Amino acid sequence: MSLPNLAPIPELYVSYESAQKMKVEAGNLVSHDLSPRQICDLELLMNGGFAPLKGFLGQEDYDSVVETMRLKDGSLWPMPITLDVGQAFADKIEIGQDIALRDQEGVILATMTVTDKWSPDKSREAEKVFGADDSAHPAVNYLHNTAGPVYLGGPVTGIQQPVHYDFRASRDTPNELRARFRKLGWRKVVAFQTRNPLHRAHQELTFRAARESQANLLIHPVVGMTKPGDVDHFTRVRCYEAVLDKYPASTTTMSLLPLAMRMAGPREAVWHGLIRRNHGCTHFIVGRDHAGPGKNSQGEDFYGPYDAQELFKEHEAEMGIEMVPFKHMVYVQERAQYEPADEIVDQDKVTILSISGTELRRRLQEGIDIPEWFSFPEVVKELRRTRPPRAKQGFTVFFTGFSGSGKSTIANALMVKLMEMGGRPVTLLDGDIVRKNLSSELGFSKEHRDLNIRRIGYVASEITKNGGIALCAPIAPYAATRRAVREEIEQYGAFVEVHVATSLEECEKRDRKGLYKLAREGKIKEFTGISDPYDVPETPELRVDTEGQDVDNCAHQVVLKLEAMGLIAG
Ligand code: PPS
Repeated sequence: MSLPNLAPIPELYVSYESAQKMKVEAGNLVSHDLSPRQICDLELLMNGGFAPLKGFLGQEDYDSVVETMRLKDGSLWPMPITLDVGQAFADKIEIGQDIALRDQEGVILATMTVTDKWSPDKSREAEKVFGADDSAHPAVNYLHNTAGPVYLGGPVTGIQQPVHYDFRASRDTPNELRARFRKLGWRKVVAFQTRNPLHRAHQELTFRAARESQANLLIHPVVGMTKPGDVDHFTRVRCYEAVLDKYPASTTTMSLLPLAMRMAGPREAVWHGLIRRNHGCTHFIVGRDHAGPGKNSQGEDFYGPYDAQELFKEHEAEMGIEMVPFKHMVYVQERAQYEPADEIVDQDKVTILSISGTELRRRLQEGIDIPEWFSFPEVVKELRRTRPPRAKQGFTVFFTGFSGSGKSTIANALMVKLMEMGGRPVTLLDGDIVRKNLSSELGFSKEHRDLNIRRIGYVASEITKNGGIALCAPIAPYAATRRAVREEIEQYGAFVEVHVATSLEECEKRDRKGLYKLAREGKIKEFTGISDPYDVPETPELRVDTEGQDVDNCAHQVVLKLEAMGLIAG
């Protein structure tokens, strides 16, 4: 393996003087407001983290990357880095036109000359890049439900880096890291990619990887976007800082990577390797199921556990970075140390201890002891600070069902029961209340209903994040929107979907507000169940049937469910 070329890597930024000028001129251009993921992509495009890319992919490069993992000039590049936009915006753009790319506050970060504009075949992209057109894959879900329908491609001219206020001293561009390695005289550097807190096993395996490859170690965690539900990067960085002290002095450093992960397993491993090569590393640790997205909709793994290592190995020679395969480390109680599982010859004579990720989450959620052999006390303390036991966290109960099904009545009864118990503030976001206070301008088209539910989801996620209980009771007829809300909320606490399964016939028979009659007469259009669809929830946390049961009983079922989930103390 050749030693790293630590010469500066080309960036896409213009000089400071040109940037000042361009900022003013770009104010007149049509501008695109970048999504959080696009901001991450743009940062790594501009600072050379995605070299050799010079901008968002054009159509030929995109097709080639999707089909062959290579740009049209043959360079290895496994991930389509595309600028997705809405149809209305795309319709305004001519080929050859310059557009301004702005962050979410409106600051112009770059301009792009649009050379390509096309509507991608997203199912093909999903199949080829992520291995299946299955929305259980977070990137496929993003592709179909978040990304716009049109891609724009073209070279980017960088004006300024996205602004970060957090952990500034620990963020480095590829050139800053290269310069640091030069200065430290580090000729071999092994990078460890992570989106999780580090525990003792990680510390042990990274230390061994560095020792075996006679390299220094770079802990290179992703702080852009990771898998929905991951521990937030603020907590993780505090944990990493604690773990850094455990390595022998001056062998190890940490830098934060503003990458938006796709969880694409094998392709992602190759992509991660190229990114680390660009950051001046010579070696890269690839684990079992590297960047795996979890289970597909059939409950099976998307990728084989060693697919990522195999794909990396296949391309290693041309990548300019060597793979260090991750060893599965386990704790051997008798010897009070971590050892690679495949090197333990006396397996039947020793006690092997391990705690899975699921078990760790359970222990955190339920406030159960986490032993010192598993993690460092400083790390456990940080995790407990951010993840109090479930019974102290915020959560959302999301009732869905036809108009008149009894959602509001049950939600009201539940609210008073929860208030009687005390402990956390409770907010009721009832369909009618929301339509009066948050969504008064909206009607009942699909677009408006989606907007209404997303607003409710946003407010509920804020309540949940801040430790309160949100009770939502809209019709919420679309499964995809309910899922989006679930994802938003589950970043912060539990989402309990309750399907109030009163049949349409019963709702119509009750017709409390006289609306069904009007809907049947065609006097109210787009009425759920009559002239508008309702996607019945397939796997809600709870389904309550109001027929033949009183309200109190229904609300009590929800209370029991919340108890069973550990959300309220029994
Ligand atoms: S949605 O689809 O979730 O945005 O609907 P939501 O905000 O819950 O509002 C539903 C209440 O509005 C009344 N209403 C209608 N419902 C369904 N379809 C149509 N076209 C419609 N027009 C008015 C109705 O009273 C619903 O109240 P609830 O509390 O559900 O009975």
